[in-house]
Amino acid sequence: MTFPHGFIWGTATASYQIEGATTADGRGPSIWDTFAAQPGKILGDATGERACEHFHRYRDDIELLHELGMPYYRFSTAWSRIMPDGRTIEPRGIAFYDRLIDRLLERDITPMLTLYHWDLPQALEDEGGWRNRDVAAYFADYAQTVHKALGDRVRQWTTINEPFCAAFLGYGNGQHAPGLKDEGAALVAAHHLLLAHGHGAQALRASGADEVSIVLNFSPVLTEVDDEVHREAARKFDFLHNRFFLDPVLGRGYPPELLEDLAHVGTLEPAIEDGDLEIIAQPLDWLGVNYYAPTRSTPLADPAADSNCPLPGLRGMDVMPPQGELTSFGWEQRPESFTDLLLWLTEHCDGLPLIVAENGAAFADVVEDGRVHDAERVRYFAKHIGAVHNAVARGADVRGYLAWSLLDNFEWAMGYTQRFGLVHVDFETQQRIVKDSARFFAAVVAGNSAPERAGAHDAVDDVP
Ligand code: GBH
Repeated sequence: MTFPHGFIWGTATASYQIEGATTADGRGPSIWDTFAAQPGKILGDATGERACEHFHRYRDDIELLHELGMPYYRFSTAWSRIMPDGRTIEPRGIAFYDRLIDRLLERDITPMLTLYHWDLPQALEDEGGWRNRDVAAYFADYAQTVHKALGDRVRQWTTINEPFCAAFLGYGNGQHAPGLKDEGAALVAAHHLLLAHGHGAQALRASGADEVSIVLNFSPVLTEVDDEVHREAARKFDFLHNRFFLDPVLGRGYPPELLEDLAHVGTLEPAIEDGDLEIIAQPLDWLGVNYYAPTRSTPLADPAADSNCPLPGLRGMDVMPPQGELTSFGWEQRPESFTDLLLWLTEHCDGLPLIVAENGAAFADVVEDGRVHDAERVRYFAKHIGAVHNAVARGADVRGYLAWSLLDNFEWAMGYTQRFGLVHVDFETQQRIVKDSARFFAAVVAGNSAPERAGAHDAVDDVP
């Protein structure tokens, strides 16, 4: 059950979810500061003002990574720390990431840097945010600035994390910042996010970046009944979830069927200028794959009826309740879908190597005598790492696996109610407790091998 030699193991985080210190050292407001400050947007009206106070506690957090023997660490830089107004450099903002990276390297941890994990400078949102084409060019300047400052120590670069969420949840259904509910605008935002990826990737290359990637979220689609209407419903979901961003990045443009599916909410065509699709299709070194759960789709009896699924273009479609074991978020646990996804991507992406950039699960953890025995999360990781191993054994080109997340953190619209960490955080005292799942994962990493019997981890006595 061992993984290939040199397999990349680590954990992942994102700036707004862990840093706090939202006004320190000249940081400007981001759309998430603005959104979270509006009552009713985030569960419990939580904000990222403190989060995990990682900005002040990064040395302790790196110590945890070191103790757990984590070779890689994926984090994101906050654009509004580095450029508070989206354009003007704030050296004190860069200095934080200097300190962070230097400390990681001192502790033998390889940094992997994501430039955009959803925290757009508010100043740019005031100019239309991702609806404004110019923001793609500003992103390229930001990418170049960050690479100039940190590129001597960071080899692996990601432009954007999950443009799907930034566009569809941010501008389409209003669940995420900036909170717009305009599906037409979401489509335009999606195109500009991809354009930003393309310009950003070009800027990174020009500046000498070693490895350039994008991280996309995927959700394999399952259907109960094998007939034409069900297959067609599944196809629509699949194109939206799994092809909208991937196909243009691979140089295939937007699938024409997808544009047809979306025609009733808006049209992308006016946003697509000559040459855009070439810019978006930059050569990449690997694709970051985020997988959490599958989607179960079904057609509605009335094909003209509006979908219950809060995503654009799904008229006449419905999502079915998840089945089997769920996480506390209500997401279905289905490791087979993960294997299928990695095999499908290997085939679909023509030899582009894959790195699992996020996988993990939220559960309601309990602190007992200063420990967190999160047996359900141990099982989730055991099964899903086993699923990656199965995929590799069957020919999937997976080069690494990063667990989401190092710390319990600000879980976007859910505030602090969903805990994804390998390390528990008490948000009152900021005390960290290493969970059983962290020790389990540390053993997987140390052995470069999947657990022999995935699922056989009800008892965690075997956890070091
Ligand atoms: C990741 O997003 C994020 O990168 C990370 O910051 C976050 O903490 C983590 O997951 C856990 O949530 O779109 O309404 O059809 C995962 C995003 C969530 C996107 C589920 C697709 C499906 C529901 N995925 N979502 S919907």
